[in-house]
Amino acid sequence: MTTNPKLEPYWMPFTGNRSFKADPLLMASAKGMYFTTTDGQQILDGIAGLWCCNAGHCHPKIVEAIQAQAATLDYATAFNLGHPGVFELAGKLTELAPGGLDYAFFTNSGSEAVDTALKIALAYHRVRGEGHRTRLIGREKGYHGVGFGGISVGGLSPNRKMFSASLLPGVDHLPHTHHIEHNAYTRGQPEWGAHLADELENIVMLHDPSTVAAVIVEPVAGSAGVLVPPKGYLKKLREICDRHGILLIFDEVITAFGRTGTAFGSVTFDVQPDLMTIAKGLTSGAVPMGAVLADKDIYTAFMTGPEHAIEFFHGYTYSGHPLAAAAALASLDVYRDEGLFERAAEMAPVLADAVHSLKGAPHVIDVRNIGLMAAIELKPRAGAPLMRALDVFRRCFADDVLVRTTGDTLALTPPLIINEAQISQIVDTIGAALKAID
Ligand code: PXG
Repeated sequence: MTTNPKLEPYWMPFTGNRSFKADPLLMASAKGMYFTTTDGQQILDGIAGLWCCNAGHCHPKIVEAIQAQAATLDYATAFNLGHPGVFELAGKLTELAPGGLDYAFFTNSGSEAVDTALKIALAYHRVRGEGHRTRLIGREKGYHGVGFGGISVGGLSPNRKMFSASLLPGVDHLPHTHHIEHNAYTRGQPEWGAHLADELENIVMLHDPSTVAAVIVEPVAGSAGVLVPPKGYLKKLREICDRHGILLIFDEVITAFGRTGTAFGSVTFDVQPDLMTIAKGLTSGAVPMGAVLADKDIYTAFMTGPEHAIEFFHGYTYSGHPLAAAAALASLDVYRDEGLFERAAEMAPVLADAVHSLKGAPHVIDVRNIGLMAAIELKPRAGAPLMRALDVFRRCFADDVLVRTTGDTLALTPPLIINEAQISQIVDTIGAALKAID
């Protein structure tokens, strides 16, 4: 295998470095629903970059805000200093957020938001004199980024196995909700599976409720391949957490900002978390930024002791960076002014009809969807897992459509500006690819 020496020094994340460098795919520019490659090929973006460019690429209002901010205030430390944009952003975000999520702590990624939320949960119990609550509960197949906290509560074994001896202690996992033998080809939320939440009660009782700090789940598991929560499942988790004084963290890095057809997954599913992690669509992917939205009671619990003292020993050099704050403020304006969350809800049935038309296509064993996210699960090729989905990915790319693969599942998470013709193009291209491969 030959490698291009110019590509060699870059150690690429979550990528087969050698095969990529032998046959690279490089994007040169992007606009709206499309990328253009360095070879001049126009690619329809079926995955909003990586579940993040919700307003479409290079939206002029977001670009303008970033350019203006870069020329005005490049940086101000977030420690004992600030700048107006980040306060304005915290105000707008907490206004948009449901219930009592009245405080925003800024990070630079979803992974940092997750680790921050876990630390807030542990510290919250400690400041209230319940420092014995140290256990964290995640879920099998969960993805919560790549920090040590995130991979510990996460439930994707490839992300954990190389570091298995160094994961956080005291973590347990709920069973996953991926059961196509019961729920195959469900549109929206499956009827079957709410009882899987009851396992939380068993886990909590095993360890004793007084040892458990928090439960963290994605309202819809994204990276695992769009696992939509069974009807009633999230409400049960909420009830069990309430009964035992356990915090419920929703990792909404993917589900926030219109992806499920409303501003947040917690709004769509009508379940209120105590802490919420967000990133990705927060800036429409244009500048790295994440955040933890925290319930007022949690923030208030920290506000004790001498007023000059730091209440929470945590933060990042770039927390609330001016460029990211400007991009986020502009993104929130675009979402509101262009009605993009409503648009996502309007286009959801169109996407649902399109993807479910693939039932019966070669290799397809399940189709799942909610809002503007969908998955098409393929039967793995005998002796060659992952290859079928990768073959579809390659064929779609050759035919000018970008899809995402996770295992042998294809994921679609387009920008919220997608139209009907583009949905048809994506699904027709996948359909043709499925017929062409073995
Ligand atoms: N939580 C969730 C729910 C995510 O989906 C993260 C945390 C971490 O965010 P950062 O910004 O640290 O990457 C994510 C990230 C995929 C894929 O193909 C998804 C993510 C990352 C990489 C690949 O599904 N989501």
